[in-house]
Amino acid sequence: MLKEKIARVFAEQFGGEGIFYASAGRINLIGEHTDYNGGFVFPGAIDKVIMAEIRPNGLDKVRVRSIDIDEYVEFGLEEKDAPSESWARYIFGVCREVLKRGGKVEGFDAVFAGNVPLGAGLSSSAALESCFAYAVNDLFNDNRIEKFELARIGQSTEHNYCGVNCGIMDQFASVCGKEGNLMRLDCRSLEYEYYPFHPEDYDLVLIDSCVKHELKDSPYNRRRESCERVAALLGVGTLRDADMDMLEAKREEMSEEDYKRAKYVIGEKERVLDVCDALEKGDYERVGRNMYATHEGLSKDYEVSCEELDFLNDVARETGVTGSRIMGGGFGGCTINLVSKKLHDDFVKEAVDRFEKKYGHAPKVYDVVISDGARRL
Ligand code: GAF
Repeated sequence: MLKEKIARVFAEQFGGEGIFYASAGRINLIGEHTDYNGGFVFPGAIDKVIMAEIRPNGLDKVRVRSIDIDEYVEFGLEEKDAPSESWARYIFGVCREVLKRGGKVEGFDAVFAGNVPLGAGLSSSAALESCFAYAVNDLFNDNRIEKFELARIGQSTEHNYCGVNCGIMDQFASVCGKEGNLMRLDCRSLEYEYYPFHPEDYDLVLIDSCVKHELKDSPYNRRRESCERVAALLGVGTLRDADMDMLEAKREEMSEEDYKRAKYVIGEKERVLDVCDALEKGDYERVGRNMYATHEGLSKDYEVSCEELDFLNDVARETGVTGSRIMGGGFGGCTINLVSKKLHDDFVKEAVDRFEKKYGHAPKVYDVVISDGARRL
């Protein structure tokens, strides 16, 4: 459906056909706000994508239509040509970052659309960056740029063109995701492993509070600054190399706020490792306990939750859900829930009914399907 819609608009806008590419949104089982601290993350790509039809145009400019935003933008490929539309800056940034790395980008025409919900913490922006990074690599660089570098191109786009000082998790998951697999990425060594994820008795369910989050204007960058301040004070490169004893020893020399941020990050590093161990043993109850602990830390110490997300977490706990927590950067978006199959329908009903009663609108519910990352269709 998405493909047909894009093909129709491409034909109307530019005539003829191009090549289709897609890249995915992501979930993250555990390991939040650890990527820019050199820690571990545990994401996977999902079956919600940004899809684009693209064709080189022989000009020195990019002409692109966003179906969902219903806008058309043209821009050149030099630094001075940066568009002002925020969605177009993701595409411009990807082109610029490829060029800065010595890659090749020529003019192209593109139409894109997606079904990754915007502002829900599912990384629609990483999906957009990864889709175009993959396409530019395929169309103009004979796929010489390695996949991990494509993820870095997306991350640099966020830093240099979109004002978000993010880590590598979202772009990595969007580019490298594999059907049926989560991935454990060590954000210090950048080594990663695929973990087949097919729990027989559990589902992953996302409940979207519909509180819109936009990392650009959120205190996301300030969280990162706190972590960097503490790491510098402890004399380590990143908080990955710190432990609770080191933190306690210097507690008096930092603000209470910075202390709480670092405490969360150090605890989260341990939780991801514990979850890996639990998954290897098939102990989903232990996975779930860690998820609740993460939520607690993100809410009380890292302070990136909001009332609606805390409410959804309470409902999950009260309904007997195995694990539940805020997912992604926070400040809105979704909770991710590990739910036993027999509880699935009751939980969803309970969450929707109680949320609607309290906030006057129903949350959205997405069942997670772990899928492939960036690809040519
Ligand atoms: C956002 C960022 F983009 C990621 O890099 C990561 O820090 C995440 O928040 C929190 O884990 O999605």
